[in-house]
Order: sequence, then structure tokens, then C-alpha cells
Amino acid sequence: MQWEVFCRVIDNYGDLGVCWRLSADLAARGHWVRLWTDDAAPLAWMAPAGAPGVEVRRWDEAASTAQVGDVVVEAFGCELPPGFVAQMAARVPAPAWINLEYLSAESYVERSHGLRSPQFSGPGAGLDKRFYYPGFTPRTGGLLREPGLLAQQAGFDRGAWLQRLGFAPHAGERVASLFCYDNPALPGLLARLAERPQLLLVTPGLAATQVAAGLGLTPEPGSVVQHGALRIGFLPALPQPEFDRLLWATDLNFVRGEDSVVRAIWAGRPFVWQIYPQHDQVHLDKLEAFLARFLAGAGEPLATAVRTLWQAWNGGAGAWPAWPDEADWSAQVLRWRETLLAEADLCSRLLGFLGRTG
Ligand code: TRH
Repeated sequence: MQWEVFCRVIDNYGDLGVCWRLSADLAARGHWVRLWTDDAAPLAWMAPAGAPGVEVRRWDEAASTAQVGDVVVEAFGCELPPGFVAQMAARVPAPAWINLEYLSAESYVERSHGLRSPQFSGPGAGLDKRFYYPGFTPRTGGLLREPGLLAQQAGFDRGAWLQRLGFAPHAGERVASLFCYDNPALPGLLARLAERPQLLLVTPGLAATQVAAGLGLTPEPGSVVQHGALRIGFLPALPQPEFDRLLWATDLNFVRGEDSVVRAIWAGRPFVWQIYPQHDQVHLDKLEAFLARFLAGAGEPLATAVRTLWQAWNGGAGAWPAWPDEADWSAQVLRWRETLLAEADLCSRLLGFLGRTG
């Protein structure tokens, strides 16, 4: 099928990151995708090689395109250009119109997934928009997971990959990654990590600037600095598949936002999530809902330790909490991953939702 994926970049990289993964995944399954975005700049590092079958187009050219594909994906309520919607309404047969929503573990997702929003007025009058909610249960839209992802991971050589990246760990060093927003708890984390030999790989942007500011230096991609027993390596921006490998190469991942938390689950390592902060604090309910799913069936000591650590990481400075038992933590991530792997991925479910099998 021919797909039109619309992505307006609000801030950060998640909107484009999710839309790119969706587009590339669909194209790898034999579909044609036009990704319309108002800011394609991050694709220069996120997807420098592009993907066969995906054409990146400028948002403001959409209204004047000659033809409209079979499926239109409006990502995160980005409001399609009215001229394009008028063309959708004129197409016979009408395209399927999917509003792809943000990911949440909250219970409303199952209730809202698949709901229709018939258009009674405006350029799209007569069309039927349908809400598609990604999620963690079979009654939601699922999670992005490319076919063969876990097989790729199983064949991954962590040592060789880190070496190629220029950050080979020393003997006995554990490896962690850091991708975060502004975070007052960061100095506490660095002090904690510096108690034993570890290598912390820091992503560029907010994570690198804060770490470097705390140490009184300028972050240079490729450089490594010593902080107690901790070595801190500053990463360049990685293409998305390499970012995934970073999460596979570590013992512990600090991730943020919507896309990288899903990749941390697939990586199967202990992880700490900094959720995208919202002004009215609603993100804290979202965080609790995620924790409730992740920690279902976990023993009390692990559940309490992980919840306390995640709350501290999302709630600001304060005493750094006790570290969860890493063997239990790791086992819990792998258990949850097994459950999620038994469910169909987002693209497969989306195709089923549209009445297609592939
Ligand atoms: O950048 P984010 O904070 O994006 C956020 C969230 O998605 C949030 O939910 C949303 O509401 C907001 O944007 C508008 O975090 P996220 O979602 O993990 O997206 C980061 C993307 O960047 C992800 O696709 C991985 C990619 N990435 C790379 O490809 N290479 C890199 O080196 C790094 C650091 C990230």
C-alpha cells in the first residue's frame, strides 16, 4: 500500500523518531511511504542512509501533491494540512485515516483504541478518522518492533561494537548509557556510579551538557574523562539502529521519552526511564501506570527499590535511593519482554486493523 505519514516536530526527537521507525518498518514489509514533516533535519543523523521505500517530503508541499495514498497516518494529532484533507475527501475510494496517538500504559488506552471520529464538517467532511493507540496489551495498538530485531540482537557482538565506537570498556568495568532531559538528580547518579569501575556513555544534547557542566568541561564527542572510579565517554549522535545497539551493549540504560523506552525494553537490560515532563504533572500518573505493568509479579523488595529509584530520577534532587538488586531487576525486564514479545508488533497490528495481513 501507499502510506502518507504526517509528523510535526513539537520538540525533542520522539515525534520524528517514532514516525521514522514506523515508516522504515512499513517500507521493509513492502509498502511505499511518504513521510511528510516540518523538520527533517534530525534525520541527517538519525537515518543518514534513509530507507528504501521511504520518501521524506516537506510538510508545506503536501497540499499540492497530485495523489493521495491508501492510508494516511496523522501522528500525535498533528492536524493535517486542510488542502491535503480536501484531496483525501475527493479520493475514491477514500483513504484510511489513522490518528496515531502517544504511547501510554494507562487503562484508558484499551478503551480508546480503535474509536472512530466521523468528520461532519470542514474539508474532510464525510471521512472517518480512527484513533490508533500504541500500548502494552493485546487490546491496544502494540509496540513498534521490526521483524528479526531480537535475532539481530542475539547475534550482536557487544565488545566489538564498543571497540569500533571508540569506547572499549576496561577489564571489570560495567557499562551504562545516559539519555535524559534536564535532571536535578544527575549529580547524585554520577556520585553513585563513581563508587565502582564503570563506563558511562553519554548521549549528546541535554545529557552531555549537564554532565559536562557538572565537571566544569565542554563535552567533546569521542572524549573520555575520569570521575572517581567512573569513566565518562561522550557519544556522537548515532543513527537509530546504532542507538539501539548502544542499549544492547550496556549493563544499564537511562532512557527518556516514548521511543527509547520501548527500545530499552527490547534491549532487555535493567533501565531507568525519565518520562517526558508535562506542566500539569500528568506524566507522573503515566509513569506509575508504566511501573505497574513493568513490576507486575515482581517481589516486593525489587518493586519498591525500582519504583523508588525511578521516582527519584523523575522527581528531582534528594537522597539517592538504594540500588535495586540487579540480577532480580534484569530477570524482571526479561520476563516482561517475554510477555510483550508474545504479542504482535505495532505494524502487524496496524495492518490487521486495516484489514490487511501484510
Ligand atoms: O527525544 P525524546 O525526548 O522525544 C520526546 C518523547 O517521545 C515524548 O514522549 C514526546 O512527547 C516528545 O518527544 C515530543 O525521546 P524519544 O522518544 O526516545 O526519542 C528520541 C529518538 O532519538 C529515538 O528515536 C532514538 C533517537 N536517537 C538516535 O537515533 N540517536 C541518538 O544518538 C539518540 C540520543 C537518540
